[in-house]
This record gives sequence, structure tokens and C-alpha cells, in this order.
Amino acid sequence: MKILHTADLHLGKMLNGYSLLEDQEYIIKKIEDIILANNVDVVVIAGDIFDRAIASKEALDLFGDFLNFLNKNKKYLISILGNHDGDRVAYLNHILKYNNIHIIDEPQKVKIDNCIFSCIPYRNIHQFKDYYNEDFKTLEEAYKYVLDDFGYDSSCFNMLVAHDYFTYNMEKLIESESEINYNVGGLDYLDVLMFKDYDYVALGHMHTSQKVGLDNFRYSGSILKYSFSEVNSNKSVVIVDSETKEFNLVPLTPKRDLVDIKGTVEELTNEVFYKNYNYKTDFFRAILPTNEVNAYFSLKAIYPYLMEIKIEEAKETKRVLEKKIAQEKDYLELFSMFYNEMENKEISLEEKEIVKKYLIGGGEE
Ligand SMILES: [Mn+2]
Repeated sequence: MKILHTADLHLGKMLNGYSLLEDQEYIIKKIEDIILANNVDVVVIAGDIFDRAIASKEALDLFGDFLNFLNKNKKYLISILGNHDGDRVAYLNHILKYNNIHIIDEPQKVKIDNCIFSCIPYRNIHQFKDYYNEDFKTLEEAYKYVLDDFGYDSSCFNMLVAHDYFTYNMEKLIESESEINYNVGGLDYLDVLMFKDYDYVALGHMHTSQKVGLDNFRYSGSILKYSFSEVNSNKSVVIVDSETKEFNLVPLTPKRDLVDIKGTVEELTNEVFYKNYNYKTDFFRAILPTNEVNAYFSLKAIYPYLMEIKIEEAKETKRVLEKKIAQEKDYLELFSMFYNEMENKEISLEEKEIVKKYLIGGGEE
């Protein structure tokens, strides 16, 4: 069987106030072409179908059209929920699965012919604890429990599908601004080697296409560039052949690219410079050496989809400022700020005690 691995669709995503819906529609059509041209049997989406827990009508319609396409062409879908997907996305799963559409919100295996898809949708450690009623100490312990529970049939082609931050031997991954790395100080460190028995590991969450240690353990990457930290990361989907156990990357070319341009306003508004770009249609970030009066309006006149202006000197100032803040606050206070930013609420006293005990080691034992 031919299996297409993609992830991080983030349908409905806005970037700097611009809707990317038509770009997403365009790229989904490209993926449909790839599915047909390569005789793909199964599409795997390794989480983050939508950008928000409550997806917009337009985003839902776009996904609905894709499901119709798959159904019409008799393709299978194996899709797990990522950290961005609300659990209501799976609400029709019990009906859809009879049409070979699997939208998976709890750990489970799906067998299609000789292929077993072991799926672990995104969960934090508390959700794993509640679901299995087990007192897992680490996230890795929870994942290992699920793998044991799944078991393993070596007579089949085994694909593992998961959505989280996995590393190999503590090596750092290529990250981008649009992912949230909620692993603090290695607390929830997940090593892909726990999946070593699998023939292919289809991961989602990191937006840059990359292998994790082993060639067949991969993040497919997002379908579009979703932040300016991804300007140099070209997008693709992976096509895996379950017979030969080989795979290849098929590039995705966007309707409108995300591009960095660097120079003074005078340089960037010079025709000799901008005629080399799709300046009327692409999304741009202008990186200026210093702030200039009216930079926004001058640049916007040439580049209608200018999204951001970055001043190089400001970066340094921000770093110095952050360092100053860090020096003045203790770890607990810094963690509380981080928690507040991630969870959008104040840390409770009980949680503070836990942080003190495990992260800082300040507990009185
Ligand atoms: Mn994610």
C-alpha cells in the first residue's frame, strides 16, 4: 500500500492578521493531485488538522471537502488529534469510520490490509493519567504504557502515528515560532527510540520536515510556512510504500510564499531589487538595519502583502531586556510568568509547590 504522511494542516490559521484560507485551499488541492498521481491508498494526518479548538465554518468546510474527495476516490484517512484540535473534531468518528475515515481522539490501532496504524493522539500527562487511571510519573512512561497496551504484530507493516515533541538522544529539533515547546527543562523528554520496533513513525507537531535520529522516524512538517521562522523550510509530504518499506518526499509549492527581504527602505523599494521577487503576491517580512520614518507605508506601496517589519537593532535590545528581567526574578517567578503565558491563567499555589519541589528542588523533605 501507498501511504501519504502529512501533519500540521492548521486549517483556519491567521498569520499577522491575514487569513491563509485560500492558500490552504490551494495546497490541499495540490495534495489531492499528489494522492491521485501516486496512487496513494491511505492518507495519514499526524495531528493539528485545525488551528483552533473551535474551528471556523470555513476551515470545517475545507476539511469536509477533503473528506469528500477521499470518500469519492475510495481512499482511507487515518487522522489523529493534535494539541491544536478540539476533541469535538472527532464527534462523527463512529459513523465516518464505516466510510474508511478515521478521526482518532483516543489511543487505538487501525488495521488496513497488511498495515497496522498505531495511533496516539496528543495528550498531556494529566490526560494520560485520567484516561488510563494510572499514576504515570513522566510522559515517556505514559507513551510506553500505550505501546505495551497496543502490542506488536511483526507479520504486518507497522506505522506509529503521534503528535508531540520527540527527540533522539537529546538532540535538539529544528523548531519554529508557531509550535509551543511546553517541555520545560527536559521534564517531558520523549525519546523516539521507544518506537524502534516500528517500520515507519509518522510524527506531527514540528513544522519543519525532518527525520528524528533514524531516517524512517519523521516529522512531515506543516503544509505551509506558518511563521517567519520557517522561511527557509521547504514543505513536502512523505509517501511511504508498505511493501518495500521505502519512502520519498514530494515537495509542496505554495500559492503565495513567505519571504524575508533585508536592507534599507531605499534598497528594498528599488526596482532593481524587488523585480526579482513576486512582490505583488507573496507575503513579506522586511528586515531593516534601523527603524526609519514611514518605512511601513513606503514598503507597503511596493509589497501589498507586507506582514512584518523587523528592526535588527531591536532584537538586541529585547534580548538585553529579557536578560535583565531574568536576573531580577527568581526561578519560581520566571516559571510562573512562563505558565501564565502558556496556559493563559495564573499558576495556583498547589502547582507552585509542585514546581518548587521538582523543578527547583526547594521542597523541604
Ligand atoms: Mn501541534
